[in-house]
Amino acid sequence: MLLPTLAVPDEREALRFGSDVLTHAELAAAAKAVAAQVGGARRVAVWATPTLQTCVAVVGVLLAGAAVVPINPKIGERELAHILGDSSPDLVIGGPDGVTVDVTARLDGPLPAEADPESPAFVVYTSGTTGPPKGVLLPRRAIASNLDALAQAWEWTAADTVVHALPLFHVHGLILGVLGPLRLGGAVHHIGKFDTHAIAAALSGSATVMFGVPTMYHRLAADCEADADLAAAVGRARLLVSGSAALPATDHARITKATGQEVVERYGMTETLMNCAVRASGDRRPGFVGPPVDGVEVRLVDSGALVPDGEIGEIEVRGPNLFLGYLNRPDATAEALRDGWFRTGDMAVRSPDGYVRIVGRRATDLIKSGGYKIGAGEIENALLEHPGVAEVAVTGEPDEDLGERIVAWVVPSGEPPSAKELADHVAALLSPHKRPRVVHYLDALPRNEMGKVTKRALHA
Ligand code: MLC
Ligand code: AMP
Repeated sequence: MLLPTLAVPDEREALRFGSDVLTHAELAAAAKAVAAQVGGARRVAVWATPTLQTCVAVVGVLLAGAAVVPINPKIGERELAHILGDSSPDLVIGGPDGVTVDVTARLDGPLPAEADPESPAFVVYTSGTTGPPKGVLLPRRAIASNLDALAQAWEWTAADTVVHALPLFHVHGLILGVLGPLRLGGAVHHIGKFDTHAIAAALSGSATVMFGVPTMYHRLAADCEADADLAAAVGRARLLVSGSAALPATDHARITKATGQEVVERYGMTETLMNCAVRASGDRRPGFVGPPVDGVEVRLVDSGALVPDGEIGEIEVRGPNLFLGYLNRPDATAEALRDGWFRTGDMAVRSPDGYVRIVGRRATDLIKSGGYKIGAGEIENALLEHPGVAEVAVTGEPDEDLGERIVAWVVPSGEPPSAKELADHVAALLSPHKRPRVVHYLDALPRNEMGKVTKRALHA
């Protein structure tokens, strides 16, 4: 079963969003009502606001055996049209036109029959280097096995409460941050917008574990250095876990110095869920994502050959954690999966003791900003739709807070549009987190003899 506690729910707290709380028993009864509403649907889009409604909707859809298509509640029109067109949901929950979920509904009776473990539980949209985002089909088997592997790695149990402020339309916040606690019979405390004081307050209360992206830990480090009480509260955590992007060694060290906590890193991807994790009992080496989680095989490959320890190779992954394929994209699926191994595009080095250190990415056209993966091509396409843009190239550059920030290099077609206008344009068409943070104006883009833009020359 994907969520076994729903069969034997108790009166302990399961979900907390601000002052809105549901126990496991209340969640089970409310989710059964959603499942009855969902009926025999195949796919259900859920506007993933950080609320109880979203969690009840997701659990209800999973109970009904359908797949959830989580939607960023701040999504722009072009991206929304793509996701709805590509996934063709039978039902939409939340948002401007969807049905609403009543978290106070209580339906008794038995749970619906458990769906096939190989059936998709989610279609999560993820950016590629070019074109619109691809829908990653995640089977129930991958989620169940991966959450169990993480529970093992982190000694994570029903006694834990996870606190976080992650968005609920990606793997990190939704699958690890909500389904993890629910599968284990524990609790999640979502604080809404990220705020170091709210995190610290939760950790001095019932919360034991924090999940966050490096940007959040960067902000936490600065605030803990400035406020000893805050640092002491964070110091009470059982475990601080960082993922979705590389945690800089400096931020790792700053947090340890201020709070006594050594952050545990894990490495994952929408298509694979979590591949590597530092164990709760393991050596917490800054810059390392630890060894593979139990049941997952990780190998490093260069030009088809395995590379020895200490040398750089691309990470390939095999195991029960893998996705089924990209929705409607057999070409992209075939490209990514070879003989059962998934090619991540991440470059890494392995130590003799099995610890993995990620050193970069194969594609320069993928940007990780605030833990969000963003394809340069999709932003370029959006910017080209602006009448003031004749030509454009998008790159990522280092940013202390976001890891990388999105930079647009624009050749205007007349009077240059302002940076704000271009940012608003991208936010309205795609999503706010995909907007350029910096805009440079050029007379022409640097190109090679083939006419291809040489992005490396832009930063030079
Ligand atoms: C800003 N906003 C706009 C806007 N500019 N809205 C419309 N038009 C514009 N031009 C809004 C934003 O929506 C937001 O609203 C607010 O202004 C601030 O936005 P921001 O500046 O983008 O926020 P920022 O401070 O940069 O966010 C940092 C952050 C965020 C860390 C909180 O990046 C974040 O939540 N990251 C998590 C990403 C994540 O979960 N990745 C996991 C992927 S899964 P409001 O209302 O929100 O204030 C994965 C696999 C794995 O990677 O291994 O985990
Ligand atoms: P996404 O496609 O949004 O799921 O993002 C997955 C990508 O995030 C991976 O391919 C990595 O590039 C990156 N990533 C996730 N966790 C880590 C980590 N701990 N360290 C470095 N990169 C990470």
